[in-house]
Amino acid sequence: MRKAFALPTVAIAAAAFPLLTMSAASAAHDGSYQGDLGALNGSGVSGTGMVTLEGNSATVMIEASGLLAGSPHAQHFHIGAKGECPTDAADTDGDGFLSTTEGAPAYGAIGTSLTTEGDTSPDSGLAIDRFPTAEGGTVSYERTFEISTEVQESFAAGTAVLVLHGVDKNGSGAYDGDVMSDLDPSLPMEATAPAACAPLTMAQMGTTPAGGAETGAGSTAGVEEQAAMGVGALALAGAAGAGALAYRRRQADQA
Ligand SMILES: [Cu+2]
Repeated sequence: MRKAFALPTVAIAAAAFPLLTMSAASAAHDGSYQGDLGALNGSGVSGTGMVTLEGNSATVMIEASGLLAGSPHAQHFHIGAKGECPTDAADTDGDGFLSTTEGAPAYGAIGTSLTTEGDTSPDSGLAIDRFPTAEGGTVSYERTFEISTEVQESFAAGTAVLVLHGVDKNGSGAYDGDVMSDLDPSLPMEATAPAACAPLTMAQMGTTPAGGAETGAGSTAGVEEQAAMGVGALALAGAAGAGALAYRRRQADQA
């Protein structure tokens, strides 16, 4: 008798699994991400990056200042590594530049090219005519486009990093100098070296100020309870990845 009951249960679970997996896969990374740009290679660049993900759609907003004025600046999501920004000390070959390659152990490879038009794949990583030009040293970028599954997974894993490239390290007012780029030996290193970097982390649930917390007693506890229930529901829905991980972490915190 037990087997007779068990079999249909398994069959139902198997039939439902693809659907649940699909919804869990999008739920795992949907949301708003943001990060503050930190300067690399002494660029003095600062700013912010904001990304809203829904399924395979990404809306990206970048505000940055302190860039080499009047020059194009390649910008990418880097994915699949530690989700961190390197320090200038990662100049392992000692040429005075933190190169794009030297930063890769921290922020990973190019996952998306944040171009102004057309292709956004890694193939457009150095499509310099389709990246923003920093008029007056500032870049204000907004675009909505589709991102790959790989990039979605990196956001879910917390390893997506925004990187802006191009730094006038010798202060000449142009990309020049004797050191050539690790990415394209026909370009000066200044044209491709990272100028700023921001790990993109999901805006925390329950941190929305005021308004939402209409509670009689213990507003903080109430908000945390809501967040826990939300994440728990994801885990029940067969969630893989970040949702389930966050759920387990929360359980561990409470233990
Ligand atoms: Cu890059």
